[in-house]
Parts: sequence; C-alpha cells; structure tokens
Amino acid sequence: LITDGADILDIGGESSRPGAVPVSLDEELSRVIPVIEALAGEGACVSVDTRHAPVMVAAMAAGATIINDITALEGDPQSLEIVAPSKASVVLMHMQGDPRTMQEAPVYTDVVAETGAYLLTRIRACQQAGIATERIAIDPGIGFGKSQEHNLDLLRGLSAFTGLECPVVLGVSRKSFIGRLSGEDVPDRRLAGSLAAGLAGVARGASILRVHDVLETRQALDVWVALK
Ligand code: 8Y4
Repeated sequence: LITDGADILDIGGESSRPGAVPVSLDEELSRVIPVIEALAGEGACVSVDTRHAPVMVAAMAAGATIINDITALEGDPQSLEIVAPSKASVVLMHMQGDPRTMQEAPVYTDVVAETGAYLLTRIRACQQAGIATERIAIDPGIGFGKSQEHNLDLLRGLSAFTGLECPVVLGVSRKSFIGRLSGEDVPDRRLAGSLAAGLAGVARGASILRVHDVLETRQALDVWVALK
C-alpha cells in the first residue's frame, strides 16, 4: 500500500459490517497490535480503526498516531480521556445507530445538517477535553446508518463539512451505494465507481480518502490535481 502511494495505513480488528458479530477485546488486540507494531516499526503512519479505549491505548503504545473511531469517541466512556493527553490525532465519524442495526431504517429530516451538527458537537467535546483542533478530522460516515438517498445527499453536500475547520475524511471505496448506482453486486468490481465518488468528494473538499485501491486512487488524483 505504501509503495502504491498510501500516506496512512488504517488497521482494524473488528468488522463494522451491518450485522457483524462483535469480537472480544483480547481478539481485537491480538489482531491489530502485532500489525501496528510491525508497520510503525517500518516507519509507516498508522491509524487504528477501533471504538475501544483499551485498544486505543495499546495501539498508541505500538506506534499508531491516529485514532479512527466510527463512534467519534462516544463508543467507550474512557476514549476521550485516553486520547486527550496523548499526541494522537483523531478521526470523528458520524454514524446513526450501531453497526448491528444501523441499516434497518435510518431516518433524518436533513441528513447534511444533522450530520454536520453532530460532528460539531463531537469537535467541541474533543476541544473541551484538551484535543487541539489541529488533531481533529471529521467524516460523514458514508453507509453508516444511511439510506441510498442519505449517502447521495451527503456526497452532494459534502462542502458543508469543510466549514467546520477540520480536514474532511471520506470513505466511499467499494461501498454498497456504488453497487446500487451501478448494479454491481461484487464489491471488488466497484473500482471505477469508487474512483468517481472519491474524486467527486475531493472536488467538494475532502482531503483524506480511505480506499482499498491505492495505486488507482493515486493515479486518478494525480491527473485530477494536474488538470484543476
Ligand atoms: C464494501 C467495501 C462494502 C467496504 C462496505 C465497505 C469508514 C471507516 C469503514 C469510513 C472512516 C467499509 C472503518 C466500512 N468505513 N472509517 N471504516 N470512514 N473514518 N465498508 O467511511 O469499508 S469500514
């Protein structure tokens, strides 16, 4: 991934797939810590994808410098106090509900406004706990408690999030909304749609893309940037 042009490697040990069964803390730790140690030891910039404070602690000790939390540090009551005194940065992602049930019947009046308001409250909570604004990034959480229309509204309105003073992270790679738009059921055949969605996100202000296909995304971005 680094050879292909990735700046950050996101390491996670618990599936957030709708309906996924949670894993034990010990299992999550044994999945991610050796990987983080090895990659950070090689000099890679590592983020840990977790909602559990004990995993954050161990991951930071192992060399992770970014906490990527799909619960925006709300999933574990200890997370804020663990991250605040560290030097780590944090990605605050929006999710409605929890991974087990979030896709059953997501409801919003105005998905862009409500997602933005939530992220702002989490930015404020982090700042209050002593996390400098420079350590915070935000993410609308495409696919996390959102219908097809909610996902499309968030992507169309993504520029609203750049007003919150933190870099915008976007994860669209291979996600179901691309399958629904294109009739492609197989996630690893959604590269073209993923590139189109990622570039559309960058055009609207996203500055970090979470992707599977690093080389292809880099190439698309290189051309995009050159022609801007
Ligand atoms: C096919 C491929 C179908 C991937 C579904 C998926 C995000 C994230 C995930 C995101 C941030 C996923 C951990 C879901 N998505 N973290 N994590 N933003 N910050 N699904 O969008 O990739 S996992």
